[in-house]
Amino acid sequence: MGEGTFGQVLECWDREAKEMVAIKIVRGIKKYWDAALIEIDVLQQLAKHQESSSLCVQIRNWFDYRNHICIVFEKLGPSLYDFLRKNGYRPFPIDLVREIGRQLFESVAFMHDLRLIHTDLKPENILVVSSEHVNLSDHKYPSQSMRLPKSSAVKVIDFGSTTYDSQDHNYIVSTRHYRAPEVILGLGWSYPCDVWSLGCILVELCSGEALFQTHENLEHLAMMERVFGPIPRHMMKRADRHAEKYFRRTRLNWPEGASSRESINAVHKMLRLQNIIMKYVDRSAGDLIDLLQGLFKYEPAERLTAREALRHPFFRNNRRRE
Ligand code: 8FY
Repeated sequence: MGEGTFGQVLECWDREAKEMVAIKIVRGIKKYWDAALIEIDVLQQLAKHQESSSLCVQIRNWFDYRNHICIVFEKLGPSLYDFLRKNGYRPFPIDLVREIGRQLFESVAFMHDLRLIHTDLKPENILVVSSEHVNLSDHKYPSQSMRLPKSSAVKVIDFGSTTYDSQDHNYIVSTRHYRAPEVILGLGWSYPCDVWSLGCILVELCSGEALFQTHENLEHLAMMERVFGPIPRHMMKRADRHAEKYFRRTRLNWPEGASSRESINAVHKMLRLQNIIMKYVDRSAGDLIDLLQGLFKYEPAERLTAREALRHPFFRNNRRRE
């Protein structure tokens, strides 16, 4: 079914339960072995607290086979990234974004209640529950029809980087595009870093493409300033010694510190958040922009919590319309 740095995932037939399952076979290296045991612990913790209709992938079993940890999961459908890619990175309809978004905030709020931080939320780690799909023709792109999941039900996977909340989280987490500013600046991170990732995912589902397409910290921060406005001075001042090179006193060292003309252009081309959303969304753009402004607060303490996001008008209005 797929491969990752951890090992691979195979589609298998469970002869006792008489159903297809997904088995993650973890590489036989200590680092991955240890991570797998943590993942099993997290998965069992999650399973204890939620019913079968949960929003996090369910563990069925696990075993050690010739020094490889094998974790048996319920079988799910393709990832949101698979859908985006196969559709040529075209936007999802806003009602689907809303339905998926609501479930993502539900599952993250649930994890945060258990004091767990996922730390690697991204479209690859969100799988639709059923492989059934529909072909939809979009009035904006009449030439090609889009393939969309028939049901909006999704689940979060990959708890290999999940950690318990504590004070001293300072190492680098998240996949680049979804990484929060406090992680890049080395200010220490906690629950709000998951909320930032969800904000990036919502924008990506609306536009079809990753919001921050970058491989480099300074360029990433410069892109954030284009989209959201200047980074607060008090955060720059607290940046750790790895991050202080991105600043000249209390300003981002941009464009002086840029690595190339292309990088300056890529940053310059980025639109303000409102304009990105208005380019793709007509109905409920106002509600969505307001929600995103709460999710993308630079200061983690000011950022909406997952629970607060669920109470936002973007999710509360339009409730029974699918
Ligand atoms: C799955 C596909 C996949 C790329 C998983 C599962 C469990 C994971 C880390 C992914 C298509 N149905 C399906 N696919 N995985 N693609 C890389 C890895 N895996 C899964 C559970 N049920 C599934 N059903 C653990 N840990 C990364 C994981 C995916």
